[in-house]
Amino acid sequence: MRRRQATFLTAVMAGLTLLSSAGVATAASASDSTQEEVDAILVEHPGGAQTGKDSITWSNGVVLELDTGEAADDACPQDSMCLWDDQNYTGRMVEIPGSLCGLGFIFNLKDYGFNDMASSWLSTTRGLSNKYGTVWWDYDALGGKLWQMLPGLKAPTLPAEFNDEASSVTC
Ligand SMILES: [Ca+2]
Repeated sequence: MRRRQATFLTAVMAGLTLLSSAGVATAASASDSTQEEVDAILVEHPGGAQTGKDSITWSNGVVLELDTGEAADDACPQDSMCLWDDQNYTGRMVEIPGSLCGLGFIFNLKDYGFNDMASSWLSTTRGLSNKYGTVWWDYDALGGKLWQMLPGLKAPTLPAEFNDEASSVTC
């Protein structure tokens, strides 16, 4: 009798635990669209890890911020090349650390959920020749150069023919 009662209680408690954890998970995902966006990007663009409420860092050091909500100079770290989805340094931002320049890397923006999106940019790199960024029409630094991101320079808008066209970056 005592044993049966204990088993029944254990089953009830397990049921309660399941119910409460399912309820929490549903509430969190329904109320947090930022997290849903982060999750979707992580699924579509493997190799990244969430490193903040709305930021993802890939294994090579490239960072995607969904919405910094900061002025360009605050959002883009020192010695980096940053590209934003919207004009005037707003919206989704990709940040390529200057420490990755000069190593022969090609940064395909599709790998970070950012293909054909760039509408403004800022370079906070220092004046070393190997930290001049080049932005390309196509993946793998093909299709011709769109523009160059020179150290310390920035562009709040792009000419219409260059807007939402960037597909890869070298530096
Ligand atoms: Ca855009």
